[in-house]
Amino acid sequence: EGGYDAHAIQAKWQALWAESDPFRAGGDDDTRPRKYVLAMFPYPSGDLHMGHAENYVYSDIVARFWRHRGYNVLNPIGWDSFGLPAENAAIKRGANPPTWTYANIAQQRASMEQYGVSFDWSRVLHTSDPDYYRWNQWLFQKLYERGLAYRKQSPVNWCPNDQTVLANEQVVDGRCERCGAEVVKKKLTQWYFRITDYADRLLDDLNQLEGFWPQKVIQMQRNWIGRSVGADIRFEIEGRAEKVTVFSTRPDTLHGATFMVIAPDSDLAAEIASEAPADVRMRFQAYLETVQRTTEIDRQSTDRPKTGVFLERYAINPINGERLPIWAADYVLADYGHGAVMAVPAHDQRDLDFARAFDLPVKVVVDTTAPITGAIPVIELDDDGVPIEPEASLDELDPVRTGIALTGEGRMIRSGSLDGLSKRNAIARVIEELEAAGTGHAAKTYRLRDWLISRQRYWGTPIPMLHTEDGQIIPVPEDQLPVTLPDADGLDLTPKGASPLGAATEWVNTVDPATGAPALRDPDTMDTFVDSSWYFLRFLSPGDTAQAFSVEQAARWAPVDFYIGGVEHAILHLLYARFITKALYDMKLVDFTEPFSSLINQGMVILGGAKMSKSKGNLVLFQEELEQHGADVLRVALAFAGPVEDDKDWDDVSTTGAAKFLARALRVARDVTSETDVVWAEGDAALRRVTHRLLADAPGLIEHTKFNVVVARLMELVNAIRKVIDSGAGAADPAVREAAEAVAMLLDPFAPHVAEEMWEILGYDKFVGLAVWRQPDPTLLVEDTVTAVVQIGGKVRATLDVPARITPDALEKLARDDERVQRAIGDREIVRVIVRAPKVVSFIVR
Ligand code: ANZ
Repeated sequence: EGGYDAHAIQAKWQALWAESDPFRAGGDDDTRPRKYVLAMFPYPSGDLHMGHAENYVYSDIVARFWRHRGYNVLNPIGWDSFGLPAENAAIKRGANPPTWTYANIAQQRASMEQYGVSFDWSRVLHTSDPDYYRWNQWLFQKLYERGLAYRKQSPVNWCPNDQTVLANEQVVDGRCERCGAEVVKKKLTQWYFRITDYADRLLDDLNQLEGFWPQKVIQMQRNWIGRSVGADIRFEIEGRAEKVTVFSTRPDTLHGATFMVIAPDSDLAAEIASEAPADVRMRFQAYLETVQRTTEIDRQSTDRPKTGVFLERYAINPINGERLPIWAADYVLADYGHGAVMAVPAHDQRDLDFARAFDLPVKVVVDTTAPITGAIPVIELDDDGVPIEPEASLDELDPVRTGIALTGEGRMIRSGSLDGLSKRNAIARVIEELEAAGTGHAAKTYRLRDWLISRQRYWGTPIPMLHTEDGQIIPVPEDQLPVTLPDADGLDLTPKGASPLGAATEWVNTVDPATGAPALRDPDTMDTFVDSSWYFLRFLSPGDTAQAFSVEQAARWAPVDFYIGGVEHAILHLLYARFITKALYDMKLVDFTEPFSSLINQGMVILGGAKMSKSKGNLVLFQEELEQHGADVLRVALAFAGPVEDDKDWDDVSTTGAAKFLARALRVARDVTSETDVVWAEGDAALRRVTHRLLADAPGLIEHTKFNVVVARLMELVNAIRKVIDSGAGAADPAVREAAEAVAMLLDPFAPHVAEEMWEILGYDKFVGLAVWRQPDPTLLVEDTVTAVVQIGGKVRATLDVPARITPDALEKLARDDERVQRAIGDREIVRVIVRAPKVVSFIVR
């Protein structure tokens, strides 16, 4: 394609790389500074597609770039090879999961090798290898020792299709993120990681990542953790010894509470209903059944009519002793805050909707028409200068009539000691009063839930715990790890709601190592997000049989300097990896608290405007494209297709353009006739300036991931070389050799095979992939200047020496600031300015 034999060149250089392994990271004695570059590792659930091709060319550009800057670069790859996709596919095809998985890995690896990615293949890992997942088991036990892994019974997300539980993060809009089935709640005893202990740190440390991670990802994580600040307030319940705690972000409105609402599916509701008269109990029971069929999304939706049941019991407002009727209603969620709220219908929209639906009292306690402390009332004027009517009076804003809750700021009224205070001061004051009375305190609540890690599936890391006959749960001793998976042959892997491992009788029946008494293995496997939460550390000492990762190597290489992958991992993987990093920090195993110093989300490769997917049958397969175009063409075409973060439509990606460009670059190298020791300074000055400007700009552009701009500039440079070859001093001009060498070096991150070929043609016998880029000559970077004239009223009054590439705005400013110009204008008025950068500025005056 395009006049050069891509496949021959590619095969030649790949063989040479395979022979001498030039991209292996330097060892401990390597004195160069280090960079750790990482692309998110793939699932081996099928063939790689163009989205992978995009991901790996970007990470490879960065890895190769840092080598050219003189760094010792680590750029490893592995496979996230446990998990449902592989298992489901294996079930469908009747193959066993490991056979299927490792065949796919081999196929994917072959594509990556053909793509010329400069991975350090000596560090490859597969999370489904026992010598990897053994350390998942170690991690689990470390967390268990610290109280960060625990078992509890609670309502969990259950995917009826995959027949397994899901973490909260794996439920998207009420559906299984993998198969799309509607998720239901089921009460089960499961293993959890206590990520909520780290909620504040996970939130606060996001500030360190500002500017280094995509803003969107930072915001998604903030929302996911969802910290709310307010107070816990304890209410007495008539006829019940224990008080009920509610969480409120608006404790200032406590005097406005007129009823209490509890989640119908909470233990408290069940208890109170069980003590209610028979008719109430029946109504509650019927209501609960409908609620259990309602999704969380629907329950939180604001435009659904409010429903609920009065439980015929009362709570006592701790601040004023008022009796508040207790209702069960589904807009209150069982697992947020304490599953109960004080309802303040005047100032909360959901509570108001409910109060209006059931005719409950509404008490306004914030005068939102009153100016708040320190604010000076401003009389606003409309477009005609007529004062806008002052705000409506409080009567006109009556929430019962308008249906609109008063959620704005104002001054407290009907609130005893709080009267007259602003929201902020009232919150502080009421918390003081509650604390003094022992009925409340300042509190925070999070949306984040503990991470449910048990899965009822085969293809994952066995949970390394034993259940003894007397009901104890004990860790498998460390010297008996790994607990390896039993052979899948003979096991029925079809999802049945319980782990298939439970049916592996020989495997599951074992003994308590302390007593020799019979014990059962835990039959569940770990969420595969455990595997990927620390894999970046395993790359630092792969094959280590004594530890999960080397603490010394982690101190040397980690955290990851540049991490790149799809935005679909904005929450799950990145949140878990951040959590595990912090836990390892607390164990003093790493000396940093954030795993990924900078993060890039590449856009998606789409096709004909639509997302590619296997089910739509519109996947563009990486291997097929590789065979058709060769690696360098794909690499350049993708890098040139647009900004890294943008989606790229494969229909619009020009492989033809890329092929032509690479052929031109090669031809330029072949045309060079000067020797390697030529004196560059004697070359064509204009061409030298283009070369050196690119040598100067390329590093900054690549650091800012402006890969497409660098490719465009390389195309310009190749064209400029061609022009000099075809005219002037021709191919013998030293500037032509200098420029061709610069092209080979700067092209390497994008098209490494063509770059190596050029370098060899130009007479060098070492890999260009290891060449340190040349420094630009500063004298060649001085911008060309031109003379601009400044006219005032049509007469030339001044001339200015300005850069040839000056912007019109900058030129106008220079002219206005010039003393001669100011003198010539005097006290005349400038009515118009005409700027023709870089030559003319003309002031029309009167
Ligand atoms: C009284 C109040 C008055 C409230 C007011 C708000 C406004 P965020 O910001 O999302 O954290 N709430 C507490 N627990 C709840 C639960 N389990 N299910 C549904 N709602 C719950 O929301 C906190 C507010 O949501 C809390 O503050 C509580 O209502 C409600 F003018 O308390 B508020």
